Amino acid sequence: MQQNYKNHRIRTSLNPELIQQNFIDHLNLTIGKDFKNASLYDKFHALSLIVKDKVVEKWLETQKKYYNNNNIKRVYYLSIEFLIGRLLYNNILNLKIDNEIKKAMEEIGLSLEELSEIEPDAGLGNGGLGRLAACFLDSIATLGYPGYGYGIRYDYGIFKQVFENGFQKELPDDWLKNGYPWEIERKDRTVKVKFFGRSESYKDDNGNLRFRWIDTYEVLAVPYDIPIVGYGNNVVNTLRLWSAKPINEFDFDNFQKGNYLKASESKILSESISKVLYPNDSFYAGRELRLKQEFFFVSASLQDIIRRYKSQFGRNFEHFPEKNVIQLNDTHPALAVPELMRILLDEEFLSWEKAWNITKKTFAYTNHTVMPEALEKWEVHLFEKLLPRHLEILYEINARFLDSVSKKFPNNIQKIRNVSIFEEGNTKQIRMANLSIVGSFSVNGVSKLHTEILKNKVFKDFYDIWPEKFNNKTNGITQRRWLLESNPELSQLITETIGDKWIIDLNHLQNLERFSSDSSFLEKFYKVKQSNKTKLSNYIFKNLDIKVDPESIFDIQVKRIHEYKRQLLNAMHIIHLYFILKENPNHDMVPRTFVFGGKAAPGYRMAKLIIKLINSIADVINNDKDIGNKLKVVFIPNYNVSLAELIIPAANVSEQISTAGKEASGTGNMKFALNGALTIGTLDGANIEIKECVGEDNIFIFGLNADQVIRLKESRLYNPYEIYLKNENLRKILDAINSGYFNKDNPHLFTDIFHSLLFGLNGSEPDQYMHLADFDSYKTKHKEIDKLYRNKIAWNKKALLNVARVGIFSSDRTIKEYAEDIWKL
Ligand code: B0W
Repeated sequence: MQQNYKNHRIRTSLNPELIQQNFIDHLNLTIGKDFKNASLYDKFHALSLIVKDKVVEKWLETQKKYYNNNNIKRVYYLSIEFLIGRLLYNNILNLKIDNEIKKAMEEIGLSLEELSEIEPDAGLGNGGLGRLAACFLDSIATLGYPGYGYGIRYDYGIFKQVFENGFQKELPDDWLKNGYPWEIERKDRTVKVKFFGRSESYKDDNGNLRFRWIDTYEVLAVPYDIPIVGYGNNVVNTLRLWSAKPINEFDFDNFQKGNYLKASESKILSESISKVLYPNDSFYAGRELRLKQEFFFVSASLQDIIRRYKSQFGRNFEHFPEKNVIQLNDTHPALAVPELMRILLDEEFLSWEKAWNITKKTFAYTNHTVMPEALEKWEVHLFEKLLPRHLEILYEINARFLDSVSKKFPNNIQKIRNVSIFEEGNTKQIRMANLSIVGSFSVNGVSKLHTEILKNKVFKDFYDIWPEKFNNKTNGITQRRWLLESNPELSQLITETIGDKWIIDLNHLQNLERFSSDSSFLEKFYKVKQSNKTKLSNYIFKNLDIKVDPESIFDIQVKRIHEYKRQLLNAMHIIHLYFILKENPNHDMVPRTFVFGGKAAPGYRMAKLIIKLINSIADVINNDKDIGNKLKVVFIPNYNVSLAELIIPAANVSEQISTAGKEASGTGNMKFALNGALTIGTLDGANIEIKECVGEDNIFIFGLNADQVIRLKESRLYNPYEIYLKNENLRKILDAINSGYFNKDNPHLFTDIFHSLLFGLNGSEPDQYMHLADFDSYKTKHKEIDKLYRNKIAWNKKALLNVARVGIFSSDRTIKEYAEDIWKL
């Protein structure tokens, strides 16, 4: 045993010579390469294994502590997406071993930066919802809470985006192809997940009516664990991702009979479950495979949670909700409600009342969007085929619930209809949001405005029934990734100036306010921004062959492409500036570089057309000799977590311009402000709270607010065509889009954009997202930006005040609120 510990000490030593020795050992003995023949990926792999050695030791310690403490309560975060990005440098920073590793690598001629950048970006998510889950895991570990993430180990994450002639093309993201150093396969924790079959009733030995789910088709769920390293606190939590495998790799019966293809059919069927992430951000497609994915990871996770509970506390489930809380990240894991019921009823033989009492005390639900097209509703037919027993349970849950509602609100048929888990109609459907609310003790929105909209509109009927269930938890971001890791120069300047407490308590940034009139500090602050802009410029030149000037204003919109996020409004403004410059090349303006990044769902036609439009505009403007360097437009392909870390620190202006009432929170808005960009934005989502914190002089707010949007729509007085006729600027912009000005080869390409703005497309109202209503006020704010940027001191002072005042948007704050108000850890 002694020997073991000695080896541990050697393998986890921070002595540079031992780090180098361990590096060579891993490269030679684990990966099987000598230094000379090793690829950069091999070297990254070897270094990751060194870091993993240090992580695993703390991991075992942490899990042992949790297991040996009968007083703790565990939190489980169930999410169909975790957008964790790269881990090597993140883990090194959280272990606080960056200096030692850097030095050891440098001495053998390797750059930590270069090694880090070869790591595949784990893109197991679409956008904000998945990234939020990753930030939360970082904060849960850093705050030392016993937390677990549960999700799916997709073979293919979010697709790789490339542009072909300005059109988005999707390529598969084969992120596991070279092996992934951070995961540990836990074959011994494999569970079976059932599908299909039927429900059968029987009498047990005591004469009670019981049910069982039989004649099922089973799939194996194999867990892969990824360590989640807390910052500087020796805590390592677990993200457990499930991979689907067939029960029998190969069907020998069929093979013997000569049915070669059929012999591997079950393998194909099973493995397809965890094959690929659905790439539809905020859009519900209603596919059977997606329903399988949802049940697959929920069932496997619940079995695992219950196994862990039983091994520590035995079979008495009454204490289950005191020891466990399960947070549902949107409705994607909502099947956990009927699945926990099924396990408690059919496998643990609890009574309905006891099972339901435990279930509703265990779950808490977070809603992330009010966009109607994102609401999950499963067709009863499809559901019944796949999960017959769960459908029975849902009917029973619903009957009892509606019964209680009709007692509280007699003769209110409309309310009953609205809150029912089932939606009647031509095709009967299951409303997953209603199920989530009925099955949870807490329902939260992700910003103040969003929560108010949930309470007063979207879930009003539920709020009348259970006002106490509803609460707000404004989103946050982890400063470890979004400042410490992504912006090393600003981090260093901050730490030199006010110390490093901000890394675990972001409110310490307030101490920077004292320097907001210190011109020598502001100069350093400005230089950091310039350096980050230069880095981004170099990337753009190297990868896209476009020269952008770091002296120009970097005006950036990066996020998923959605009509409600209004990349189109940004594009319209760019066209406007372009026409001003065309008319008068000497027009006095600070040079601007507009940067875009973001993927469109592969089936979202309008979003893809907007990408093509922006690329076409970029082509025309960047190659127009009249314009010179005053205007540049760059669409950086394949926006992901790693690119966000490069792009966000380089921004002067952050575009957060969704139609008010549509963006539940946004988290990019927080990342930009933390890195010293000024926001131009609507009164939507968390922008409102950012404005309250930084002060209205330090943000550019424009456009209609959420109430005004609704009132204008309800009045039916909104007539974009009339605005178009009256407003010469808008007329020129939209006519240019419509006439092929930006696409001479195919002049009709963008007419659908024109039509959707002025007349509506396929029965939708004209300009659903109010681009024309907000255009003038948007344009005016951009003029103010131009004016302010000329005053270097004034600009940098405001930018610094943004950094100093956004400490509240740390996910540490968000997680503390969840832990205190909801999880009661
Ligand atoms: C993402 C994916 C899917 C799906 O694949 O079906 C459905 C809905 C979403 C989604 N994403 N819903 N809301 C979001 C974003 O969540 C973040 C984190 O709370 C918010 O900041 C964004 O405002 C919201 O759009």
